Amino acid sequence: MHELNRRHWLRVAAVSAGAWAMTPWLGQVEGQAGKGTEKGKDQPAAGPFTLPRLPYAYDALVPHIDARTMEIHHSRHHQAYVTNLNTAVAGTPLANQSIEQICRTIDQVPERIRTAVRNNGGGHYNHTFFWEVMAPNAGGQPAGALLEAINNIFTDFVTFKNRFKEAALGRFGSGWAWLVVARAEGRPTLRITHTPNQDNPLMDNSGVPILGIDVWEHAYYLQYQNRRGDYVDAWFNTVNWRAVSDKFMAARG
Ligand code: MN3
Repeated sequence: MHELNRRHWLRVAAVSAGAWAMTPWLGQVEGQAGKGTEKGKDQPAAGPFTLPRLPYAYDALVPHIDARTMEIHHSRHHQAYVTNLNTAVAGTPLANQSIEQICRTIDQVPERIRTAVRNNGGGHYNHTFFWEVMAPNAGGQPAGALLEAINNIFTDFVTFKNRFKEAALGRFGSGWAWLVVARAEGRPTLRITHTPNQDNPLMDNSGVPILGIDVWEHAYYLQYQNRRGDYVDAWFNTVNWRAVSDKFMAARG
């Protein structure tokens, strides 16, 4: 029971800004995204993979996603996946492959590094994707061929949203919910899926993702605590349907 109390306290402490400010490594992260920074002991390992620049400001998705969450999520969580991926692939042929290629052939990665590559390579692919499908002043609904496909397959947009939310809520623990372009008898179709941890639909060949939501607690805990459903509802207001449409058109072929 003491352990429970302690864990509760840690969780409460973690959501206060003061606790973050006290962490000794705060401030070492920013500016380290690219290669070629001066190499010190605590610098991330140089490697083929780099943290992409967020295409909008950390506070650009307020009030749907708070700035502190975005900053920690991008500059620490995503950076850590990149750093650990670079460490895992160092000196291997994987260092010359794209992150998509690595995800698609994850079962062929040498066993010695497979778990590290799966978790951190998935983390890098998934978060890069995640930043792309969100934007400020976004939300609403898609148009054109994507809306037509959604209406065809899910009846209408509201039904699609409900089913996507169900997938996001149905993912027990940490993971992702996805909308993917899959093939049924050779023809493109849309499917909703979810994956555990940092897995993604490229890894199990279930389709090409065109929309995805991170449902790890680190994606929403500061603002929404345990209320994942509220986070999903709010997150729909950040969806960059233009970017999703582009991914749809590319994946549909
Ligand atoms: Mn995340």
